Amino acid sequence: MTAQAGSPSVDEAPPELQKRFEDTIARDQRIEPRDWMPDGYRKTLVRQVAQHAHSEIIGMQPEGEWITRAPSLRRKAILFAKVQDEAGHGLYLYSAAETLGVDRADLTERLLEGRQKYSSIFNYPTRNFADVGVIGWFVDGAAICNQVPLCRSSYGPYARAMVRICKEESFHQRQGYELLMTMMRGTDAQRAMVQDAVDRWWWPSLMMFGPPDDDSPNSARSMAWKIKRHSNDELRQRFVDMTVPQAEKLGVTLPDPDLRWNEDRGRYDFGTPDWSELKRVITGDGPCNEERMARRRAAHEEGAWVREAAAAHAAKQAARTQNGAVA
Ligand code: BYC
Repeated sequence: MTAQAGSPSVDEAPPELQKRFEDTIARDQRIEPRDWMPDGYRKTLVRQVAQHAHSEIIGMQPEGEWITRAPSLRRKAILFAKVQDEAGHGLYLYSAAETLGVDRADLTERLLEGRQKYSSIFNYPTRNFADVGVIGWFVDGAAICNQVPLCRSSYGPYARAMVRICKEESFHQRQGYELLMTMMRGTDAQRAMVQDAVDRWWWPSLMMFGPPDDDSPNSARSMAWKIKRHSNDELRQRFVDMTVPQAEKLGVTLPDPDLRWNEDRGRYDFGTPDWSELKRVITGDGPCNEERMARRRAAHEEGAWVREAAAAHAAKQAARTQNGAVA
């Protein structure tokens, strides 16, 4: 990524532009697409926002698999709405990325060629319907902890996209928890399904927040630029503190023998996730990486005719407008 046309690189940027950028960040105001910004700031945002957009789109797959198998019409309608929301989140985020001067088609290409990432969490399988509830509770709960602070991110279009996304994530989390509450009031077999899903999704959910702070190469710079507002470990801790009382209320056990309230810190202590597993999953060797990417690639190819039709329609409209006809 280079600086936008007309936007000089840091070395050659007039000092007043650099100062204005730094002052805007210091005053907690927003950087907008028209403003000068350092190349590194732009690159970091493209990386994070694109990765976030890819995650939303690939994140439709694990739950999407259950739409045809949902146990009732009500559950089917709820799940349909949730998965559709995720497509919408991906679209808001690709639009936010495009304000940085990149093209959505190019970002998709980078994902398909393995040059950009998506969240590790979507490389785990959904084995039973309780997984749908646990994804809502844990994965959307983790998303809320991570994304609410992003509503105050220093880049305007990203922050504004996050406001709407967070409202919808809130509904997603509640639907997951409500589904689990219902299953916990059901049969022993249903309760066992919930506990099994909790056991499988707990540690991968903690890994969603990224590597520990002392192994997070991007955090310091992103926090100085106020793209990220809190460190990975701080957000992970908030998620644990929020989730433990919910687990107690639900009647499930979180699979961590080291989990306990620490009176001095006023927070929960918890065990260490298997960071080698996160590394493996991020580098393509998780349980479902191949399957997820194959599905994403197939969807892209199957959708070629839609993109061509949309482009042809847009060209026709543009030609009509140019000829002075009413569109
Ligand atoms: N998975 O220096 P670090 C959702 C990468 S969608 C994969 O700490 P950073 C939902 C990281 O990119 C959830 N990769 O990085 C959707 C970096 O590699 P690169 C998606 C990960 O950026 C559907 C390297 O590891 N949420 O909620 O400062 C249904 C070093 O990490 C992961 C977002 O995208 C990971 N878990 O912090 C339901 C939120 N963790 O890029 C729900 C926005 C780290 O240098 N993103 N990496 O090659 C963020 O907040 C930050 O980008 C992260 C990582 C906290 C994820």
